[in-house]
Amino acid sequence: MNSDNADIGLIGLAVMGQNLALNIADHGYTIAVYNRSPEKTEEFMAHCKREEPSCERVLGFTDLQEFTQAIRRPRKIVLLVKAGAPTDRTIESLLPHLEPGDIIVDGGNAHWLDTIRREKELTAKGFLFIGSGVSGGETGARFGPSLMPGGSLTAWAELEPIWRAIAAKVDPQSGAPLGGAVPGKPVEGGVPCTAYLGPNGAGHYVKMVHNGIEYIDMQLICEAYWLMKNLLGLDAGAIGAIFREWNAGELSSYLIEITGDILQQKDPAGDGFLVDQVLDAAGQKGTGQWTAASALELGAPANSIAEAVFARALSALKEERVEASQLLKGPDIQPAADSAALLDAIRNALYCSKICAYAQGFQLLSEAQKTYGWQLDFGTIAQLWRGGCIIRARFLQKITDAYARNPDLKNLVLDPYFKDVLHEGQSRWRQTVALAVSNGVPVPAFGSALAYFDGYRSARLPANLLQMQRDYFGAHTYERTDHARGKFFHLDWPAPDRPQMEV
Ligand code: NBP
Repeated sequence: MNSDNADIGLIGLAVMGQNLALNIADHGYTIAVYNRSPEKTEEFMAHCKREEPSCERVLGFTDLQEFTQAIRRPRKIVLLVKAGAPTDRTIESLLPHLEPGDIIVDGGNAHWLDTIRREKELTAKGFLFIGSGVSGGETGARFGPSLMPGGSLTAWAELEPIWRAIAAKVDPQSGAPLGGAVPGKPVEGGVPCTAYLGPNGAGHYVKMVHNGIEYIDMQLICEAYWLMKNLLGLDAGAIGAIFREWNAGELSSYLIEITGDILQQKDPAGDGFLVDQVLDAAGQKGTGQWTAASALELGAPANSIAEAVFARALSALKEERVEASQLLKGPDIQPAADSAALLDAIRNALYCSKICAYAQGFQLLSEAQKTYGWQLDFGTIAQLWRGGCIIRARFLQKITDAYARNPDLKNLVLDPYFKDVLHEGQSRWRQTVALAVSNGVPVPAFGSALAYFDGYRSARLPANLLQMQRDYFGAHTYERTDHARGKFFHLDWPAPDRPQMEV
């Protein structure tokens, strides 16, 4: 093997690494690949030679030293290995083969605090580090993911041409994703769904919030499906057709599109629709939990994102729920009288809730940037979620437009477009939630998004009483409305004219 002739290297040949490597090769770059278990490299190279038009630009290695020697200096090496300790082990094994100035790009789903730590440690040793979120699963990695890099700006200057080449592309005018890539023939033109997001963990944090939003987006769609099934008595095929119809309007998105397909899928093992045979216990890999935990820690009101995580947790208690269903009674479901009106109301509830869920995600990003010293560009973030990733959606362009109109926008719901949608749609959104509640159909995502909206638009909330309770039992003090913020008062409780409670 000639040394020094690969433009970039990649470690980790599971599903993401294989596909990203082929995407890079499709764009004319020579890539060296390596995997801890050598047989995976051999299998991948055999497949590559058989089926991939760009395989002449993929160089497979089973020896780490030979792999690193094959990469042009400063080396750029992408890691697509399991997040957590495996990423640290991979970096440790790699360092003895690198030289100062070489660049490591972690494309895994790393926790942003790990990325901050790794960037610090590697910088101290003279290496450059980028933590880049990669979204879009297998197909995205192969034909254009959304790429969310953060870290060293010097390293970004080296990586940028490759990242821009392989990222998903959107139409510069409409923001619509450009599709149609096939192996060996990538999409030409368009705006790439990648941009430098900030130092150290900024990219991985943005990717994590993307995943948190993905959780709530999915939960909202599930609740719309569940209402149509329970209140309208529609079968999965009919609901699938409705989602397909909705996909032509403002809800147009990858998740609505695949939901239409999924619901219309017949059961390959019997009669009826597959969805009716699938166990209702959701799994999770952790990025939704990380988002909710970060929101709690930063005091950012991302209640719907947290609800989406809890909804999965509740679903996972399948056996307990089956038992409880025999013991706990709710109201009998009253079928809806006007199905067309209810469908319209559910569609409104879905869109309004989605707007509030994204508002929460961006509010969380806004809190995080203060804590971690980043300067995130929210319009750009919405733009790079327009293509390649799981939450890609037409309405993300509206978010980009909103931040273009007002870069200092405090909350998405205050933008004129979103404000109008919420004003126009809120009565049907409320009807939907009220109907769900009165029929005993759980809608934690719809309900929590509405509570967020109502809480955010309230000049007064009952936290005055809460502050007094805190002062009563813990002398935590309170502020007064007739004094400037920041002046704290305490009352010697209990009031003298009230008998002391015996405990
Ligand atoms: P996995 O997350 O399943 O990881 C498998 C890879 O990690 C294999 O190459 C494996 O090598 C390697 N690895 C492990 Br496990 N332990 C290692 C160690 N101690 N040292 C070196 N290598 C080790 O692969 P994936 O699903 O392709 O995902 C790759 C990354 O991308 C992950 O961080 C994931 O969270 C992220 N991601 C995945 C998706 C998706 O849709 N799957 C989407 C977006 C991001 P081996 O072959 O020797 O065991």
